[in-house]
Amino acid sequence: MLTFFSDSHHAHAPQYEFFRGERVPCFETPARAEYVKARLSERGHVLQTPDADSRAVLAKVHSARYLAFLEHAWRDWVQLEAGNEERQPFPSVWPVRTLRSDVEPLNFTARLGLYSMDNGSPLSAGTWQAAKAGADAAASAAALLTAGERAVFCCSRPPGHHAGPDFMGGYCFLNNAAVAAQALRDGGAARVAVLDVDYHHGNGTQSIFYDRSDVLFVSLHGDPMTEYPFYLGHADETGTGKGAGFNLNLPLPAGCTVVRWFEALEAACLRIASFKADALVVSLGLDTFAGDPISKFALQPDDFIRLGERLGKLGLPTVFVLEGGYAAAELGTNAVNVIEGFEGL
Ligand code: SP5
Ligand code: ZN
Repeated sequence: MLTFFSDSHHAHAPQYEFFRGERVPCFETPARAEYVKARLSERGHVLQTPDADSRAVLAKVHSARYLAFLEHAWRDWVQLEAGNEERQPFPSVWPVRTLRSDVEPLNFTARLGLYSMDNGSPLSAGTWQAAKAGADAAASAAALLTAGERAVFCCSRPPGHHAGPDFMGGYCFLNNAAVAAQALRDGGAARVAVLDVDYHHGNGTQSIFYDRSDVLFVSLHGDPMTEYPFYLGHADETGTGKGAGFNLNLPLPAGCTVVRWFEALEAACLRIASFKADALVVSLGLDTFAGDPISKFALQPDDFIRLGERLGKLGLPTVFVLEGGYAAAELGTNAVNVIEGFEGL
């Protein structure tokens, strides 16, 4: 399968994140994309550098003030105080209920909190550059589909599906799946389905398209009652306004069986088929793998072949976008299993 890959992903390399109040090494590392790249090459898949500029599409899925903040966040952080190049910024205050989010404060940490859903999405010097390259890959993939290509895989990081209209979160900064879906719409696809199979609910993608009937969002994920992102992803979230009926969440209990996961996948695929989509975007999180260090589903490497086969049977032009998956050394095999299952190899 044709794949977009950019070395720019290395520019996003924060050193640590918070877990239970302690600094721990980041789970979302540059090695992840390198393992996938290596396995793709080994299996003869073609890697190309993204050639589309996603800027215009980004402006349709994220707010202008969020994009402006993110693009200059590192510069602003470094200007704040000598030595900040060696430090990572984290938010410490958020505009929760009753507080105002319409006014952007001048204070850097206050702005960081305004544009963050958690303190788990560390920024580094090249975060914008890496995230923008991922969005460019999504736009490039959509352009190829518009030109008649059957399927394209975006091997990019950081991931995107937790990033909402105007916030980052869950290691995500720019919503690559939303960029792909919007770019497919702009290229003439009347209906686009987004299927999110990451362990974590794709709250950002859901929110971006929640009031729209032209983009169906379907997600299977760990039940937000116990699993991140906690505050979205329930079954009763079905869309609003024109988007009513065009959002389907299939939460599953942490620790559920592979059999149950594939039953939910079947329900997801049936909904996508009834929607009569012209194109499909798959938010391909591989943190459903049994060996994932932060997730609690039990898929085995062969199960990813079966996932790819089922997606291939939908018969739709498809963009795959890499999301989560933190068992880095196994990520290449699991990703390539999905795309080769899809291709029937
Ligand atoms: C794209 C994606 O998969 N983002 C996931 C963000 C999850 N953030 C919360 C991480 C919590 C880590 N919990 C570690 C539990 C280890 N036992
Ligand atoms: Zn995830």
